[in-house]
Amino acid sequence: MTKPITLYSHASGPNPWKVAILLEELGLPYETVYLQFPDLKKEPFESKNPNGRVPAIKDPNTGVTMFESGAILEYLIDTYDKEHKLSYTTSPEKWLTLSWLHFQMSGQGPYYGQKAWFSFYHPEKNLTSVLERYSNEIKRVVGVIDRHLKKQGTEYLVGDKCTFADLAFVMWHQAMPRLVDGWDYQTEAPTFHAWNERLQSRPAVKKISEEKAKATAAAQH
Ligand SMILES: N[C@@H](CCC(=O)N[C@@H](CS)C(=O)NCC(=O)O)C(=O)O
Repeated sequence: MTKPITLYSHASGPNPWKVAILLEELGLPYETVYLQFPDLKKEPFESKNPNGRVPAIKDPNTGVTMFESGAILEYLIDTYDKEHKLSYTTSPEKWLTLSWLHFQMSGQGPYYGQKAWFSFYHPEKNLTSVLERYSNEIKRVVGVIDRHLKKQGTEYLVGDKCTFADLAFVMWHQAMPRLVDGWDYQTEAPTFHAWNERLQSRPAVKKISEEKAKATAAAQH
């Protein structure tokens, strides 16, 4: 029997929740350990992730402790998606799924994250050109997905099957209305919008989104 995987997480921020979605989708048992940001940059957590950020996981079934959300998704798929519910074995589909995951990790995560930083946390305000730069990058990423889906005529990034790469995008897209305030992406990127809605309405995504909202509310008290 599979023993529960430990997910090191935080109430806010999308990256640990991205891993929770996949654990849920794969029906794996897991327990969540919530950490405060100051605890991430010291022991014992720093030995689990030298970069001092969440997520990290510890899997008692294999002895693996590892970090970086994209790498964790690849590990979970490789180890537990034996029926290929959310992945492909065929070429080029298997490799294209990785292309989209790496695009999420390098093209979505850091840019959306910087927009959130400069909009809500950076001490110097009114950095118009910086805010414009990151807003435009978000719009560009959405445009890339919109055009790709339109051109392919498929429901998901790689063919007509939802994969772990599609799921990797959903958490940051929940934050999009706050990040690019007033942008009518439903009208400007309708194919992206339909794809995003398709993903957001999956039972596992809804369940984790509700848990995240509860954890965020609890952390604010
Ligand atoms: N590239 C990393 C990013 C991880 C990351 O930025 N995590 C945030 C939470 S979503 C964090 O731990 N922030 C705490 C900090 O920066 O000190 C991944 O995808 O795992």
